[in-house]
Amino acid sequence: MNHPDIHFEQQGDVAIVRLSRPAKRNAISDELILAIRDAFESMPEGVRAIVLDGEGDHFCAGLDLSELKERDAGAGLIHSRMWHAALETVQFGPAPVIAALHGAVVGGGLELAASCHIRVADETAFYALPEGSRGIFVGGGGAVRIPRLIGEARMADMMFTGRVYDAKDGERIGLSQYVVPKGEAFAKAMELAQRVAKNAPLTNYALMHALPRISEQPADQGFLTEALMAAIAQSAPEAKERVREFLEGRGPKVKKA
Ligand code: 1HE
Repeated sequence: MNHPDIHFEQQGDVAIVRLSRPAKRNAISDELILAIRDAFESMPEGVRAIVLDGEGDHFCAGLDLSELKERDAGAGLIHSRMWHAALETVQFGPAPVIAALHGAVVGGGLELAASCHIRVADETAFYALPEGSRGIFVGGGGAVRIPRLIGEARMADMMFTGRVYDAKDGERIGLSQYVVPKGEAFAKAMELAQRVAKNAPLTNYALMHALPRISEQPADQGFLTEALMAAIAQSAPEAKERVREFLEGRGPKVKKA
């Protein structure tokens, strides 16, 4: 991974991808969206979970608006499709992605966060879709992914009125699954990534690739896909070993939260 705006690091089976354009609040230029795609496409073998972070006080200020002014309709279409392709590599890439959010998570930054599997926010995080007030529309898959997190009405309100959610309300409505004190999002994301990395690979595969498809299917098809995925997952030697461990009193018990 070799791009000036992306820092890549590997700690055991967890990879860290950090947007590193803090002077521009990690705004995503064409070059940066392609670098994100390349980073997720060329993950080293053995990476079992990925943490996505942003350098500086803000996770990501969204699309680099300085590149928007030159674009005509045709170029806009291609540009949006380029974002779709890049964020597909995040959502359906080699391993689950845990986003560590802080400061601005806005516009395309929220679209990027929505393509991750788990979002951990610190108390400084805030969410907005300023596209509405800038006379544009989401173009990085947000119209598909964000309503799945918070519902269409809340997303429309964010765009109609410029509503900004803080970290606490963001968790309440489903923009993040966790809120932690200021400065602790990365550490919490790493802790979760290490836990996710220990899952049986087929479990993580099912959660990344089957679950989102099942939830889009009509119920009768979803039940069948679920049954097929369950049958495949439980037939893996690793699943059998984990169940045996529990039955022999060696596996972990579920503890009260
Ligand atoms: C930028 C961008 C950007 C900052 N494109 N240059 N996104 C937005 O509409 C959000 C625009 N940004 C902001 O509202 C604020 O910058 C923040 C709340 C994120 C941060 O505020 P602050 O006070 O910390 O920083 P700043 O002084 O506003 O910005 C620092 C520099 O970053 C400054 O450049 P400089 O050369 O004057 O130092 C800003 O111009 C620059 N900067 N954000 C370009 N977004 C797939 S379609 C997705 C569509 C969208 O994402 S639209 C939403 C775009």
